[in-house]
Order: sequence, then C-alpha cells, then structure tokens
Amino acid sequence: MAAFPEIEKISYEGPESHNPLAFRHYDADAVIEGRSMKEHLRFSVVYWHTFRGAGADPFGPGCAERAWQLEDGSVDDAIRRAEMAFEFIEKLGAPYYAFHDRDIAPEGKTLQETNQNLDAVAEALSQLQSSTGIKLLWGTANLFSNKRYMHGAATSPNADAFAFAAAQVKKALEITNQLGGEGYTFWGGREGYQNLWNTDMKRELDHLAQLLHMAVDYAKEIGFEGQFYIEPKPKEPTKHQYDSDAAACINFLRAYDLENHLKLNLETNHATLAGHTMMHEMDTAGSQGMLGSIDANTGDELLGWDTDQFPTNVYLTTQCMLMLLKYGGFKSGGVNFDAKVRRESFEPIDLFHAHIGGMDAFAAGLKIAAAIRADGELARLLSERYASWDSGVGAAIEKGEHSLKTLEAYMLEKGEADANTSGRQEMLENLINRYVY
Ligand code: XLS
Ligand code: NI
Ligand code: NI
Repeated sequence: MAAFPEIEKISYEGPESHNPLAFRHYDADAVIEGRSMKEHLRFSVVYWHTFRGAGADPFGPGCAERAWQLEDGSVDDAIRRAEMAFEFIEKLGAPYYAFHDRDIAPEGKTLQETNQNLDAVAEALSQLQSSTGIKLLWGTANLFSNKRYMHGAATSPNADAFAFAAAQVKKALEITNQLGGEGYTFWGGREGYQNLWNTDMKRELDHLAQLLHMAVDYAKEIGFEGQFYIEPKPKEPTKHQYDSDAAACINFLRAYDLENHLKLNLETNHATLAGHTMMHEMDTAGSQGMLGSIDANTGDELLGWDTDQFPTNVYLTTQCMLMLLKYGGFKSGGVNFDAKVRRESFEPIDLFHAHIGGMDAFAAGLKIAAAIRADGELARLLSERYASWDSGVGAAIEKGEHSLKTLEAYMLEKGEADANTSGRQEMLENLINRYVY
C-alpha cells in the first residue's frame, strides 16, 4: 500500500519556483567546491520522529494521521511501515536514513524474541535498501524508553540495567553492520543525574566508558568499520546529562582513551540548550578533529525545551556549512534531520514540506558559505586580525622560543603593548549579510 500515492518524486525547480513540493536550492548533482550537493550534505531522514512520532506533547497524545500507525504491533506491521518509510525517503530524494533498534521493530516478551523481531525487520530493510539505493547513515540503540532504564543504562546503579543495555548495543551493532551502516551513535539517553545525594558520579562515568570500550571491541570482532559517534546534550530527560556539550564530551573521551574511536554527532537544539550556538559546537569539535556528523534541527527561542523543529533559518544553515567546509566536509556523517513536525502539522504531506524546507535551507546555506569562501574577504579580515602572530614576538612565541622571563625582558624594553585594533563585529555581520541576501 502506498502511503503517499499523490506525491511524485520531489525535483529541483530553481529559486523562482513557487511549487511547495519542489526544491528551490537543493540541486543534488550541482557541484560546489568540487563536490556535488548530494555528497556535501548527505541528507538523512530519521525513523523515530518521521515514522514513529505522532506529535504527542506533555499535554496530549499525538494526533498525526499516519498510514503506518494503523498497527497491531506485529513484525508484519513494522515491515509495512518500513516500506512506507522507504517510499517517503525515495520520493524525497534523501540518500540516507537513521534509526534506533526500537523504532524499526517491536519488542517481544523476551530479549530473544525482540532480537528475532529485529532480524526479521532488518531483512526487509536490507531488501528495501538494495531496491532503492538508500543507505543507513547510522544506527543506535534506544537505551532510555524502557522502564528498566529509569536510572540510566550504562550509568544505572543497577548492574543488570547495564548488562541489558550491553546486550542491546551488541544486537544494534550487528544489525547496523549487516545493513552496511556508515556509523553508530551513542546519545546519552538517561545517562545523567537528577540528584547528587543519590549519585556516585565518578563510578557512573567509569561505567559509561566501559560500555563504549565494549562496543569498540565488539565492532572489531564483527568487522564493523563504521564511525562511532557520541551526541552531546546538556539536559532532558535528566537535569544534568553527562555528555553535556562538545567540550565535555571531548574531555570524557580523552580521559577514558576513547578519542580515537568516537567523534561527535552535534545537534543544533542541544547546542542551544547548552547555552551555545551550533557554530560554536562545530568549531569546538572541528578544531579538535572530532567533528563527525550533525543532527539538523532547531529550537524555539521562546520555548525552553528540545522542540526539534526543522531548520529553516538560512543564517543558521550558513553558519553550519561554513564550519563544515572549514573542517573539510563530512568524512562519514551527514545532515541528519533529527527533527519533527509540530503537533498541529498533522497531515502526512507536512512531512514533505518539513524535509523539503530543511534540505533547501541547508542547500542555500551551502551556496552562501561557498560564496563567502570564494570571495575570501572574511578569511582575509580574520587573518589580518591575527597578523601580530605572523612575525616578530608573536611568531617567536608560537614557535616556542619564549618564556615568561624572555617576554618580561621584551616588555621591559618595549614599555607598553602595541595598541589594539577594533573587533569590527558590526562590519563583519554586515559583510555576512551581503552574501545572505
Ligand atoms: C534526543 C536525541 C536522539 C538521538 C538519537 O534528544 O537527539 O534523538 O539523536 O538517540
Ligand atoms: Ni539527535
Ligand atoms: Ni534531540
């Protein structure tokens, strides 16, 4: 059964188009900085929001109309849903998708039954992947919905919750590997705390690192060569999530000898919940060689939680693409729409509008970022600002030729530091707007 019989494949019609079901900027094969838009952006559709979400919020259940929600919870239902999911992704023209184990297949009465369900749906997904050419960007395990994880999974005080999580990660890795997944993500779920009186933070962090090491070891064992990611988020569901932002994650990975095995999967709304911009998070990760993938969405300035809205702000996507290009583009990750339509957008077609808008906003951001780079003015002004480091005392400090003593001698002789120059923030913001509109 087709879920979207009235929708044709979405095509590129150019910036002048008024067709809401066409791309105005995303021209998959157009080449920018030597790569096609498709290769730069590596768009991915998420199973959880798009094919499992129904728009529930804390005040009411979901009211979305979804052909694939008429379900009895059987494996057959899950397979029908998978077929509809692939119809959607194919018509949209996104090359990738991403899932949690529990998104794709129902839990059985036992772990064994659950794993069999996963095997059956994975078989169907594998066929759908080969008939459509759509690929798996990354897989992950849902270690937060089931009540056994109420206190966390890897960081639970209950060792059996850890053991169950380990079993789940093992199976999710096998399925991801079987489906040729290009990555595997760890988002902390309930790994954090609500109250320090009942929490042994150090012990919990040690356990989290142990689970990640087990995953790295098992990946080697089964020949999984995809990239592992850790996804920072500062709060929700716990008051304090351990993987709170890019800097905290990088510190954690280094402290536990994991920095060569995981990169970061950064999400816009998580960055803003942490009090950062996405640009900041991408620069933090990129400058440390840890920029892996991005979960593309946005928050609402007036709402304080993870609303996971689709990104439509071209200023934001320009910043993301500037950072991505600065660090050489994706090696394994992609622009993964970890985003959901709002509760009031309950019709199936809204899923197309949402994704088309997100893809176009990123494609426009890519074009603008490439234009900024080609022009070179921003880069020139930036290097000018640091010119004092290119020669004289600055260059010598950078080469390691100075100490506190020699710098004291230098300053005693010179008497006062050279005058500062203006930061020119307004001028630079105006400069960026020149390319944006
Ligand atoms: C939740 C996270 C989640 C991860 C995958 O806030 O963004 O969706 O991306 O577990
Ligand atoms: Ni996410
Ligand atoms: Ni999120």
